Amino acid sequence: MTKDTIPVHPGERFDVEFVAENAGSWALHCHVVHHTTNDDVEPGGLLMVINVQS
Ligand SMILES: [Cu+2]
Repeated sequence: MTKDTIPVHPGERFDVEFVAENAGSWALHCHVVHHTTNDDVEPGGLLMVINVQS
């Protein structure tokens, strides 16, 4: 299955595998804006950056 977004509901979890073949900084984040803050202070919450070097 190839996807660029995965809906994750409360109580669910997913394991994600990927091949990092494109150099750059790639953000993994929630699409609910409030969830990418720590009590409305950015950055925070569900936000992760993967740095891929060539
Ligand atoms: Cu969220």
